[in-house]
Amino acid sequence: MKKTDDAYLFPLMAGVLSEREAENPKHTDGPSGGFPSSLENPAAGGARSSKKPHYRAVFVSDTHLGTRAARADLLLDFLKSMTCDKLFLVGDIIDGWQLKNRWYWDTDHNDVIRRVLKMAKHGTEVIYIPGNHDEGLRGFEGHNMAGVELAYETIYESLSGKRYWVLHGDKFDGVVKYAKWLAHLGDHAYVMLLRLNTGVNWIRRKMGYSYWSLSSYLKHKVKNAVEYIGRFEEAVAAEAERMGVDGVICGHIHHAERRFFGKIEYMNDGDWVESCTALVEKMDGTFEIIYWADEVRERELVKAEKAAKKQKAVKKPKKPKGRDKPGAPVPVAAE
Ligand SMILES: [Mn+2]
Repeated sequence: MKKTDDAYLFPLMAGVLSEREAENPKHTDGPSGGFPSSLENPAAGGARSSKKPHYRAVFVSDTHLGTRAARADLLLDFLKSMTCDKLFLVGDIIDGWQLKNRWYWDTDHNDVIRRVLKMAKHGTEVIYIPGNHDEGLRGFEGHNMAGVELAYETIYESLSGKRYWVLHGDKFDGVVKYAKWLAHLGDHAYVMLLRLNTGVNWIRRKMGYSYWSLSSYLKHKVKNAVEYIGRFEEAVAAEAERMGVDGVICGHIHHAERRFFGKIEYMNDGDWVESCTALVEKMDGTFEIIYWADEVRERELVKAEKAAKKQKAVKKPKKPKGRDKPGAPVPVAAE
């Protein structure tokens, strides 16, 4: 096992501890913590009492827990809204770089970790692929922490039998920067560049410097973000093709997307700092990007409309009732 900052483990440990606390009924959000009892066996899902959607797989990345920018409230809401066979945490889940600066951790951040651990406990296979912001967890590949399996990268097989390479994506930062040169440099330099960003930041962390994001630097350097995103997507898809897989699922650039590059299906699950998106594979094998902020907005609108309708419906029958009945006290209108 590689040596790592113990501090990285703090949020996970905090989650484990509060998960134990949650055994106490007053902390749970339902008889079985909000989980249908049939969750362990999704095949018997017909008996599921809740209307929650059940997915074959859910991919979430770039939540940046530990920073004020993380939309932990929306993420928690999303995690509670569904159940799934497999949950992939595709990197930058806990922002370890923030530990050195201003660490931010509130109950929502804690509840997200607790929720994930609860899902793992109730039969969801949880796979955590660290990114560049939680790279302190890199080196623990193959280990299992409180039911969460740590992996460097993995291959996911969809219902249709397609093989998808699942990775965070930061190792392409160098490739994106030197895209034009790469044609002349050959394979060896290419592999070196893949490792460059990770290496540079490993040294920076050891020396106590803050994280230097090559990707955000490039977003400013490259003419526009669209061009940067396009280059990243192309580089990842090209590598996927070289690997002989059918597609790739990643995060890192905070830009949710589903598109084809030739035969390679490129999918990015986005982020939970701005766009609040997740990638899901439904039980019928189709993939979809969920825009959770939009869903919540819609839900609130419907709720408000229903409440308004209810108010109208309650008001109407009351008035004639009092007047029609002789001798009944005339209702006094409240002011
Ligand atoms: Mn990243």
